[in-house]
Amino acid sequence: MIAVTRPVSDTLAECELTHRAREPIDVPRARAQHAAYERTLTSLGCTLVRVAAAPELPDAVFVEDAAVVLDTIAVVTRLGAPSRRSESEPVAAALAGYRTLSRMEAPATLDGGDVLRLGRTLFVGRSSRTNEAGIEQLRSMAATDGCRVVPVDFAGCLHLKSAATALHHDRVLVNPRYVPAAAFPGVQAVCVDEREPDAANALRVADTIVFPSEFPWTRDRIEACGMRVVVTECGELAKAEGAVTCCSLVFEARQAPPL
Ligand code: CIR
Repeated sequence: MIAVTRPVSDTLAECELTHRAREPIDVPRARAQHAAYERTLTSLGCTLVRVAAAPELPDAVFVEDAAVVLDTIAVVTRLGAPSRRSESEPVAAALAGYRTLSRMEAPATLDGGDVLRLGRTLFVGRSSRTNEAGIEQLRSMAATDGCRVVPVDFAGCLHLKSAATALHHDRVLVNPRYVPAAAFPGVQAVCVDEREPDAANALRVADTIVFPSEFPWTRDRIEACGMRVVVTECGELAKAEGAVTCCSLVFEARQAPPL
């Protein structure tokens, strides 16, 4: 497995914020938490591919939004926030050795954080970052990879994956205040603990769930399903409205077919 990551920028405190009030961010602490996150990914069998730092781009650490990696292609997104648009090309360059690239074009906008994969279905959040043109471009690109796209409405958080993430191909972790579990038909829903509204973002790596240490009540619920959980501190990146899925692109290594 490959995990693409990118360093925490010096300017992280100037990040985009939508649903959180701005508060001071301890960048050295954010870096230490990110380093521990990378070590967790390595311990789970991932080979890290680090994109070069971009100190002038506050949100560069959130590589998930710059691409959607499928089985044979990687969709290079056109990020919804204009301040983040230039993040995608260096991420695309890192992916080029593993997947055939497919680039979104204006007027499409889409953040990878809005794309939740369950089996061969990509649930895509309609959000302040992802528009209808983005959903349609993803639909035609994903079809070449054998995946269908299902748009999902949600409210109260930044990305669809702030509201729901995959614990398994047939099990989602969901905050029902942000998105109804019925949006994901035919799969088992595990609800976050009501005391932890930001706990719906979990990262599945092989059969292990990487999960923020800040949400012990919801962690108990995931473990009660018989799933293995490893925790990692996310407090500083959470102040930038990020969590565990946003800081990596994890996928099976495979060479792109020759042109
Ligand atoms: C933003 O607003 O774009 C960043 N501050 C946070 C992005 C987090 N990304 C994600 O959840 N996929």
